[in-house]
Amino acid sequence: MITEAAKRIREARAIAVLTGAGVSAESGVPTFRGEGGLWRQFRAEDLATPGAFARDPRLVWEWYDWRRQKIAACRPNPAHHALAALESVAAEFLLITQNIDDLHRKAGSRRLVELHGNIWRVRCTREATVSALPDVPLAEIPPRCGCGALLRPDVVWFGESLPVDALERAMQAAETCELFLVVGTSTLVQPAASLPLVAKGRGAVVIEVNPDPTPISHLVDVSLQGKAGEILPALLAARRGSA
Ligand code: BJW
Repeated sequence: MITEAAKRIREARAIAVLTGAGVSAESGVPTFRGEGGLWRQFRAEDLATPGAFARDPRLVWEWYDWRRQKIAACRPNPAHHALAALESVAAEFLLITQNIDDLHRKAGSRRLVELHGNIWRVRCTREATVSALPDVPLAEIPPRCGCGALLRPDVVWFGESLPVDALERAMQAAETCELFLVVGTSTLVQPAASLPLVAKGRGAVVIEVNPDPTPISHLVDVSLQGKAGEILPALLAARRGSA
């Protein structure tokens, strides 16, 4: 299976990759669903919706602070590094991530689209201006913008639209790629979950890397069952070997 997938990757001129929380699991970042997932411990409606922030902005901010502390202690793993290496050898390439942890960038990925934002940025709730996370004294959370309005994490909550530019770039890559790699996502959250199906519909080869089956596993061309941090480096090595 790895050899077959490596051959397909080598033959493809244009590659798009969609990653989810599973790609950062081996770095120690919690996933959302499944054992140990954030949504097993917390209710998404209480923490990751615009309504939750309107009701209790301090609670939501504290939850993101707690997650920032966890993420700050995490480093990119071999899966992040393998994807950065793939970018450097592919003619056309786009890495589309649902993750907000910045680990792909830390691993060196540059042709990167963040569909659900970035936990290290904030956005003004009135002006929508985006800036780096400020250093905030505990007594003053959530912090405020210069205009006086509350700042919020620059992430996409349930019921919110994705950043238009990011979604357009992702959709264009899905429509035009020859190979679409889906790594570490449950493919349950829209519209990201539709991207591999769009690629498949346009004739791309779709390869999935996940330890567990997902709703799209039966539709993909090659399903590689296992951890991204083990499978992706092996795939890259096999790609080099298949020259
Ligand atoms: C490993 C591994 C290892 C483990 N190696 N793998 C159409 C139909 C139905 C519903 C909707 C629809 N369109 C929109 C909706 C509503 C909603 C939605 O999709 N709901 C579904 C849950 C039903 N979507 C939205 O609201 C989106 N907005 C939108 O579409 O706007 C227009 C609109 C609005 C309303 C109605 C209609 C249209 C916005 C979605 C925003 C998602 N936000 C979050 C939080 C981000 C900020 C934060 O982090 O706090 O994004 S939720 C959470 O889920 C996070 C993730 O990016 C996202 C996806 O999760 P992911 O990455 O797949 O993680 P897991 O945990 O689910 O899976 C991990 C996988 O890894 C598993 O498969 C493991 O097996 C695997 N794994 N270890 C490889 N070592």
